[in-house]
This record gives sequence, structure tokens and C-alpha cells, in this order.
Amino acid sequence: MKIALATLFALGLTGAAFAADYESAPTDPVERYTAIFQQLDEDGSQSLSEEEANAAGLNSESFARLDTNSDKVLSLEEFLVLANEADAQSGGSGATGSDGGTYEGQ
Ligand SMILES: [Ca+2]
Repeated sequence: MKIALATLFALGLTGAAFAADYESAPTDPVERYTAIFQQLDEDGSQSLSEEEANAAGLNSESFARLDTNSDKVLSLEEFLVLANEADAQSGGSGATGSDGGTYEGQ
């Protein structure tokens, strides 16, 4: 979980920088992370290579964790696991870190 938290922190910074370009940041984590995904996906492939993910602050271990089908790229669906985690972190007052397994069934 320490790695995941570091990843979220790094992506949070990326999201803040991204949101600064707009009048208001999306409050919904899915919208926010979709926007981040689209910004990171420079070649428009609808997937993130490990290089693109690394540029966003995801290390190789986090990349492998998110790449649930092991095709060496992150789809939007895989990337949005981070949005679900961020939502749980920010919205779950006092309920963080105890389990973290709610997204594993996908
Ligand atoms: Ca994948």
C-alpha cells in the first residue's frame, strides 16, 4: 500500500497541474483521472505505455499492479482503478487502508 499511496500522491500532483489549466477541476475522481489519462496518452492510442506511465510518476511496480491483463499497456479501465482508490482515500473518512480489496473483483 505504501507504493500505491506514493503513486496516488504523484498522480495527484499531476492532476493539480493539469487542473490549473482550467477554471475548475473536475471533482469526480473518474472524470479527473480520465482527463489525466487522456493527457498522458500522447499518441492517442487509448492506452498508456510503461514509458507514458513512468512520466506520470508511476513506477514499474505500480504499472505492473495496474496492468491486470499483463499486456504491457494500461487501458483507461485499468488506469481508473487509481480513481477508485483516490475516491476511497478522500471520501472514506476513517475507513482507509484496512482492506483495499474492493476493486479486485473486476
Ligand atoms: Ca493492460
